[in-house]
Amino acid sequence: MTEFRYANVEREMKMYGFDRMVKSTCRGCHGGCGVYVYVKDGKVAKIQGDPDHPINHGTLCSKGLAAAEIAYHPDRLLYPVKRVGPKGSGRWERITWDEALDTIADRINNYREKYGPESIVFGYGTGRENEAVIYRIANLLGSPNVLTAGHFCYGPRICTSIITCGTNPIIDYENGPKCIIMWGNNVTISNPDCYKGEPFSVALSRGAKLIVVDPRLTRPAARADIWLQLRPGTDAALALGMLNVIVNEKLYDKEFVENYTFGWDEFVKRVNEYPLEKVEKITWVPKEKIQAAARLFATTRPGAIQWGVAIEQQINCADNDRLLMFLMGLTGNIDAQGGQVLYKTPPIVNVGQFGAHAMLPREQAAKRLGGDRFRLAARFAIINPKSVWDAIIEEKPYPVKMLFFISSNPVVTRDNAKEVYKALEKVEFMAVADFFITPTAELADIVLPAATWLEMDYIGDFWKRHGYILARRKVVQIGECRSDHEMLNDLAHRIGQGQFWWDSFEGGLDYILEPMGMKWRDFKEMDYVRGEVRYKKYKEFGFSTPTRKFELYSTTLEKMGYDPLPQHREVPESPVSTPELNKEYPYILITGARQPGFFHTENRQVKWLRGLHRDPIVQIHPDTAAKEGIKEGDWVVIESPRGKIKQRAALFPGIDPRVVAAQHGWWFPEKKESNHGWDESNVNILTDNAYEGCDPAIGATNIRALLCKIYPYKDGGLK
Ligand SMILES: Nc1nc2c(c(=O)[nH]1)N[C@H]1C(S)=C(S)[C@@H](COP(=O)(O)OP(=O)(O)OC[C@H]3O[C@@H](n4cnc5c(=O)[nH]c(N)nc54)[C@H](O)[C@@H]3O)O[C@H]1N2
Ligand SMILES: Nc1nc2c(c(=O)[nH]1)N[C@H]1C(S)=C(S)[C@@H](COP(=O)(O)OP(=O)(O)OC[C@H]3O[C@@H](n4cnc5c(=O)[nH]c(N)nc54)[C@H](O)[C@@H]3O)O[C@H]1N2
Ligand code: SF4
Ligand SMILES: [Mo]
Repeated sequence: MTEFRYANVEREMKMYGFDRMVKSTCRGCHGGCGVYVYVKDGKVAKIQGDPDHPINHGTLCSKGLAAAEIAYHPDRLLYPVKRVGPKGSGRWERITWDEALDTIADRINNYREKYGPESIVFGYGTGRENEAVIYRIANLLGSPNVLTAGHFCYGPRICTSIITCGTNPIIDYENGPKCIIMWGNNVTISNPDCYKGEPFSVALSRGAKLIVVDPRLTRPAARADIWLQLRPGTDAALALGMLNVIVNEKLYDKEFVENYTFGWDEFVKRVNEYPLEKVEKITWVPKEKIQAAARLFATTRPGAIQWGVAIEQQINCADNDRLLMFLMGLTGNIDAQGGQVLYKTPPIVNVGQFGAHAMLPREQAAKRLGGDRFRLAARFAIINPKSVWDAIIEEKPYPVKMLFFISSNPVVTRDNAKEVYKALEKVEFMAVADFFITPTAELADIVLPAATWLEMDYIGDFWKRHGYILARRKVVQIGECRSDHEMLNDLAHRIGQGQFWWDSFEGGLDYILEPMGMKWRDFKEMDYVRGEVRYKKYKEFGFSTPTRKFELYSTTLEKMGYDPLPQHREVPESPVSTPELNKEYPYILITGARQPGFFHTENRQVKWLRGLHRDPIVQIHPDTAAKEGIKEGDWVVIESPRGKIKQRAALFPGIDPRVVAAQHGWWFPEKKESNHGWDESNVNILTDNAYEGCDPAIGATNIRALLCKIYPYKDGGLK
């Protein structure tokens, strides 16, 4: 088979005159797909899926296919620049790498001296596989403040799974789950974290039952056996209702409960506080449907839950994650073949070890911003963004003087964008590393040109929990762009960390692989290495938690002073909690459902991908549109108590008339004035970041369910 594939590659090379083919791993999203990259005249000419690859089996998404268009885009930043006009003026001047890194190093050294290392905040957004190097430089500097999206994305799944069952349980698609719940997720579009859409679709084609929990009729929901169209933000109540059925109808795995769980009796009491009549009232989901879903999932094994970020961007984030794990565990699907497995990564230096968390002095860790309030977050080195903006604007509890964002566009991706903008305008010094000058980069003092995945050697997926590590090989050099790990390795030498870093980052790759007895030059000859796969390991070793059991009652949360049992908390801004506000803002707004061609704020300058989604779109029910005088395609104003934006209306009967769904991530690279229209259609102008609305343990901001009004847009309507 493989020989046949190579015959195809050779034919391709001859037919199109390609000079060479490099096998690598895409990272146009969270990454992982194996690719063949063809090169002609020193440039990437074509990208194709690797049919033998265990992650994508030859499939690619639009972003992967467009990787060369992104990398060679005329707006791409090809050398370091410094700002020469006021913030947001768009006036930049080319400088050398030495000048750029020396300036950043000088600032770091000065602020460390004057205000302490905690006054320097490093930041990244979603997983770009640079987290290990960013934490390493911050921890070795003594700064406990690395700002990520981890408070409301994936971080909570990691923290809560560590305290519940030791690690994040990943679906064993290879062994065919027979029942899948897709919960607050749409993997066929998002391919997030450890998952790709293809194995999910294959499981459905093979006859797996499907239950979808989503306020919108997504494509998978349309294919589902049961679609639970819940009120946004009420996932915990729904899960507690399903657990109520499973407990009271004794549909759970008795052997697992008796031998491997902790806190069963207390848990049963809590579950009994959520009878289905009450759950129906909270969630809008008819109780018969909840019952049917619980029975189907508990009796069709193996089963698995394809969970997503929608359950995390809520006040109930950590409890939602735990409740879904309880559903997995009590139905006997944890670490079960075809269920949800606690995979082992090959023996390497893992992200936590590489990140040098152990080297951060205790007294510095104690200064982590927001750490007193969000204690579970602090334990896992996660901070809530507002605590950084407050430290800049109000200088409390201490001043933050410098930001260094490496792969993030917080002006568009963080809640309460106006406050973010204000903080970034005020901060004394800001550096950004990116492919393009984004609305965030426009506020920086120095912008560094980052390499895309086509321009770097790296170990792909080594942060994930699916048990594989993958080889990403450098294919081309473009301009003076450098990978994040190379630039930080260089910067580390300039701030006195040389002894912990390497002459070139190849040394870092060797270090990661060292426990396997391998060097990068060996690993790059391979496509991937997979860790050992074994099921039900808890029968031998127990779970890696304080009680060695699967913790239904969390001893960790109890020690931190939180409720050890999960509960439903009402959405902070909703028809139930703020009925008066609801009169003025009659609709529930959900934000952020993913679009295939974009990755958050990325790719809007890429012609082919922008062609897939030209304008920002808000979905509304036809009855709602009629009521508000809105027609298909109209520009409409969406207004929340925080502000106003405009998007175009798409009439969609698959959404409740009381709910509207707006896209996130919008800015307009083509609008050179007005900082790329950063506030015109950016849904985070509308979202809130008040501490009281956040999950009390992990600090997740509630950006999935808020109140809004919506009406036709007229010129000047955003004033
Ligand atoms: N309202 C609302 N807001 C949301 C969400 C939502 O659902 N609704 N989702 C949230 C979630 S889950 C997340 S994770 C965040 C994501 O938030 P961010 O990660 O801040 O979002 P991105 O737009 O992906 O910003 C990444 C920037 O990094 C650049 N970049 C990409 N790869 C690299 C690289 O390898 N190196 C460097 N140096 N730069 C790179 C891109 O060009 C882009 O400008 O957004 C959040 N914001
Ligand atoms: N193409 C593309 N892929 C991406 C990204 C991207 O921007 N573009 N972003 C990446 C990132 S960082 C992440 S975190 C993942 C996220 O990817 P997923 O986890 O798949 O999440 P989303 O697509 O944001 O939302 C999934 C569904 O949640 C529903 N939803 C909204 N509110 C609620 C609610 O209150 N409860 C429930 N149960 N469902 C709700 C939405 O209607 C939507 O259909 O995608 C990653 N992959
Ligand atoms: S899913 Fe992600 S890794 Fe795969 S082709 Fe698309 S962008 Fe690349
Ligand atoms: Mo995310």
